[in-house]
Formats: sequence, C-alpha cells, structure tokens
Amino acid sequence: MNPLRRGAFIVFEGVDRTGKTTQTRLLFEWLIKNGIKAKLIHFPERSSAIGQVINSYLSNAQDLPDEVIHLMFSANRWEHMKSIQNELLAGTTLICDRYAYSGAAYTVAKGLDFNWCCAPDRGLIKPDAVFYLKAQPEELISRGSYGMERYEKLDFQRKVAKVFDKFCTQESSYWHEFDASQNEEQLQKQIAEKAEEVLKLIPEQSLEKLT
Ligand code: Z5A
Ligand code: MG
Repeated sequence: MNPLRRGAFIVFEGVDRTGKTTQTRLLFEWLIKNGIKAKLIHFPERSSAIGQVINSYLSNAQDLPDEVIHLMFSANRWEHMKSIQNELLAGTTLICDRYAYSGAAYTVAKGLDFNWCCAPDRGLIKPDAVFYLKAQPEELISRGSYGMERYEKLDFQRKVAKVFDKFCTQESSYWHEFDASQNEEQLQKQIAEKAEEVLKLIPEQSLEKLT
C-alpha cells in the first residue's frame, strides 16, 4: 500500500441493539482479511478517568446534571483525538463504535437544544463515513430485554432515533443508512461493499473537522 495513503475513519451509529458492536467487529475482520491495516475503537472509551465517570453515570451509580455528562462524553472524545489523528495519518483505518452523533442524540432526547449539544464536538475529526444502522426500537425488543443502563427504555430510544434520522438527512453526503433488521450476514455484506467504496475515495480526501 502507498505509505502516504491515510486510513479511513468509519463511524457506526444507531439506537441501542441495532448491532453496532457486532458489525464493527465483522467489518474489522473483513478489512484484516483483505489486507487493510485497521483498528477497532469505541465511544464511550471507559478506561480513562473521564471514561470511568461516564461508566458510573451509565450504570446509575452516580448522578450528574445533563449538561455535565454531555460535556464529559465530548471530553472523552477529545482526549483521544490526537491518537486518532496519528493512527489515520499512519495509514490505519479506524472503525469506530459510536461517536459525536450519539453524544448529541442522547442529550437532545432529554430535551436540550440541538445546537448546544453539537457545539462541544465542533473541531473533532470528521468521519469519512457514518454507517447508520436503522431499525424501529420496537423491532429490537426481540434481541433481549433492555439492561440496567440508564437510557435503555423504549420511549427514550424513540426520541434518540429521531435525532439520528435528522443527522442522516442533514449530513447525507457521508451518512449511509442500512436496514438493521436484516440478519447479520446480509448486513455485513452491504456494509463491506460500502466500506470498499469509501476506502477508494480516501487518497483524494484530507482530514476534515466537524463544524
Ligand atoms: N452515549 C451517550 O449518551 N453519549 C455519547 O456521546 C456516547 C454514548 C458515545 C453506552 O453505549 C451508552 O452511552 C449508550 C449511548 C450513550 N446508551 N444507550 N442506550 P454503548 O455503545 O456502550 O452501548 P452498548 O451496551 O454497546 O449497546 P448498543 O451499542 O446499543 O448495542 P449494539 O452494539 O448496537 O448491538 P450489539 O451489541 O451488536 O447487538 C445486540 C444484540 O443483538 C446481541 O445479542 C447480538 O447478538 C444481537 N444482534 C446483533 N445483530 C443482529 C442482527 N442483525 N439480527 C439479530 N440479532 C442481532
Ligand atoms: Mg454496542
């Protein structure tokens, strides 16, 4: 591979249980099998000091004002920005399980202003592509009952879905929607095809920032 060629930054988004973690892993394995240098990352990244606060908030061990936890999710992305940039420039394709769009979607669903929610993430590295796994939250119930984490309630997930839909319409140049109600293999095949298209375009694209 051309050493000057940077890696692609591909983000997966969608409500709970749409299969993001499953599909990021399958895409990662497909890339490696096809000789592409790749790495899996995810947000929240729970191991840092900020990540541990997020973890205790999500597991209901700690309460925080909505604004504070929102800023912590964003700070958790910012603390990994330098390493993300370095990896991409070194030619590693990053497959990322949730990103800034989850940040906005979950806080807007609580009733906070959309623009206020997007503001702290402005300046983060913009993904080359967002793969939006979409299914009605009702359909996803069959994948097991909701767990104990804070946001795992149907009416809340419906509100979150509306914000993802808004992003998908607004950012249509790099958002790609997939029907998450399909089986894992069908979905993986479509995702791999789209990833191949995205990877072909990378040499022509410099890294951009979220605005
Ligand atoms: N959050 C936030 O508020 N602000 C932010 O800035 C960020 C996140 C970044 C934790 O996220 C919470 O943080 C999340 C949003 C909030 N809260 N909620 N809700 P997380 O990413 O750690 O959440 P998670 O615990 O990994 O769940 P998930 O991501 O929602 O699930 P998923 O990754 O989309 O699904 P999965 O784990 O791949 O699959 C779920 C199950 O379905 C599993 O049993 C699979 O075997 C099955 N599955 C997967 N695919 C299929 C298909 N195609 N058919 C049938 N069954 C399937
Ligand atoms: Mg997941």
